[in-house]
Amino acid sequence: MKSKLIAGLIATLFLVNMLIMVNSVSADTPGDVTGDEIVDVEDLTICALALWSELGDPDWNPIADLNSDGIIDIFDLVIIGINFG
Ligand SMILES: [Ca+2]
Repeated sequence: MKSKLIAGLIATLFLVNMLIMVNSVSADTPGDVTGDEIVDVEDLTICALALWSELGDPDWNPIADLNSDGIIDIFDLVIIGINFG
C-alpha cells in the first residue's frame, strides 16, 4: 500500500515536471529545431543525434535543447512529439 502511494506520487511529480518543462519553451513553433516553422522528421533526427548529450559533450547540439535545461533528453523529444506534423 505504501509503495503504491510513493509510486503514484513519483508519477505525479514526473508529469508535473514534464508539463512545466513543455510550457517553458519560448519558441514560436515549439519543437521546431531547424527554424522552418514545421515540426517534422528533420527536427526529430537532429534531436535524436544529440540525445543524452549535455553541454560540453561532443554530440551536444544547442538547437536540440528545446527546453534549455542543458541536456538533450526525453523532455526535448516530448516537445517535438507534441508538436509533430
Ligand atoms: Ca533539454
